Amino acid sequence: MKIYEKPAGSAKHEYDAVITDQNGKPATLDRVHLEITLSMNNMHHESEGDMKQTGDGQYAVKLKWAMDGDWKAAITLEKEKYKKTIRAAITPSS
Ligand SMILES: [Cu+2]
Repeated sequence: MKIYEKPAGSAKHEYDAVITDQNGKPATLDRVHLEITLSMNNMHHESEGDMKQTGDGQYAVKLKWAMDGDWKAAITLEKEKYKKTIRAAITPSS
């Protein structure tokens, strides 16, 4: 799983996830939900939304974004009765 981000306007960033199954093939899921968080000394920022499928194993969403920092991602994958949350690094793509 890889998550890329790039600015999308002044207060939003676009997140693009590439998701493969256990065989390395593009994953087709019923729901992909992305949550991003940034913890600072006196502030906690978070933003979340459902990702839309944009291609084979590719999912994207634009989220409200507050400021530069060490954001962490948690992505929840759902298919049929299965649900799994994975923590992932965020890679700048531009
Ligand atoms: Cu802050």
